[in-house]
Amino acid sequence: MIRMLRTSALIFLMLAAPVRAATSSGGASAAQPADPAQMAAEVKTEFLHAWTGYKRYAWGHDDLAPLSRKPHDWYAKSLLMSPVDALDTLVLMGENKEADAARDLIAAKLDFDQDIYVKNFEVTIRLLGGLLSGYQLTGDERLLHKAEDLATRLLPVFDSPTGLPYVEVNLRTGKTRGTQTNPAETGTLLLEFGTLARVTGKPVFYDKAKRALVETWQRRSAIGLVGSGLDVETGKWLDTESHISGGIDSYYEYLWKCWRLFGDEDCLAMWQPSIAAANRYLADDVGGSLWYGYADMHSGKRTHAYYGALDAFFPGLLAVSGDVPRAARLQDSSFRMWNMHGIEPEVLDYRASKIISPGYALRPEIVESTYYLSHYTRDPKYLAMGRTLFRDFVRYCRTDAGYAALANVVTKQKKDRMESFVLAETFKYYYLLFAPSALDFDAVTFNTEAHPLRATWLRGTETKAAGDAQSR
Ligand code: DMJ
Repeated sequence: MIRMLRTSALIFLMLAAPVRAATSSGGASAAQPADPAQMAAEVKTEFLHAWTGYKRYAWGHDDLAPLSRKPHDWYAKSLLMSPVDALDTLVLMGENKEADAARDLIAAKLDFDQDIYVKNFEVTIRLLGGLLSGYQLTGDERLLHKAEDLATRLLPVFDSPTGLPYVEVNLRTGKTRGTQTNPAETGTLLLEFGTLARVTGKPVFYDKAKRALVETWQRRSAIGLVGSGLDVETGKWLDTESHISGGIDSYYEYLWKCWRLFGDEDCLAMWQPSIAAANRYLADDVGGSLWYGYADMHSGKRTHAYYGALDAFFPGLLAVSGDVPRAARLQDSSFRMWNMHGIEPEVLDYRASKIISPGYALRPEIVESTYYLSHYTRDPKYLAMGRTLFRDFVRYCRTDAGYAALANVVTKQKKDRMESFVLAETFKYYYLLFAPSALDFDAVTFNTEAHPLRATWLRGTETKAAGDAQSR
């Protein structure tokens, strides 16, 4: 019996114990305090390494394939994903010559008059968001014109019977396709379209994207949750599993942030019951550790104890919306997940301590939350945490040409992908964590691709709510 107990205790310890120990609070170990200036310099050097690799091997294309050192494009024609995504990071790091070269490339080569079907969600968060923040940071009107041209070509997606956007649109013909969507795709458009509306004075952009968000929210269940799949034309749920992970994640983010950026009271009214339902049915306390898992949207019954790299944005959202204690607890769990193998997996079963999906796509979310928590708490623990994350990131993902995703976080086998969000988000959040004065956090709202948007249209008191929300 004692032997059996010993054996099961050992198995439990093997499962529960991270490969590299983190403190019980998920703290950034007993390490020396991180030197922010030194870390910011390291981050910048590594960002420039990745950017230089892109320039050398993939200039003018969407992405760099970092192992084969070849260009990679999403569609038949490049839409300059990496330069547009990287532009505001270059500006924030003070790399003005590089930023100017990126702007000139965009102005000369980015042409949206293409006979290609593009994904509305991805193009909105990466390109529309990047062009708008680039415009706001540099005043370069060429970027604004590109943004308006793009958004105008995207508008047909909203012409569905429900107002929910089709998944894809042909940039030249305006034909749409793709009826199976999810709340992230239907509800993560308003920051970008809304900013364009405010900057150009054309409310159509705001109204269409807001309707898509409202139509999504209105389909929540009686207990306030949304599912992970719905049909654009019928508005019916195709998948009733609820979570905060990919496919839903940034829907929550934009419910809060459209209040923060625009002071739109409808957004606040939609956010409040939504976050209450997520906290009630998705939050999962496991032996004192906080996680957010999966549940059925109608019954609230737990379906999976899954949490992963994408979910790790949630501490940041909790913090910016005012719940720092809960954010800190969840961030400790994210960091514990990271420390299991020195890099986080895409999906972990946190109850079984078992990896469900072993890849690492160079995702930014855990860094984003570290930055938000550092901003709100000023606790040096988050700088030390960020240093651990960054050094692991460099150690396992750096290649001669840039940075490579991992196919498997246990074996550290690399994959030939460096998504543009590495340049837009991962490096930017690392940099801002260690060099926070590079940007006035309270004056901006980051879109889900880490493009900082500023309410330049705010005048006087009529939108005081937005100003108040923004400084939260
Ligand atoms: C990015 O494109 C965005 O952050 C999106 O909201 C989620 N996925 C990636 C980063 O992981």
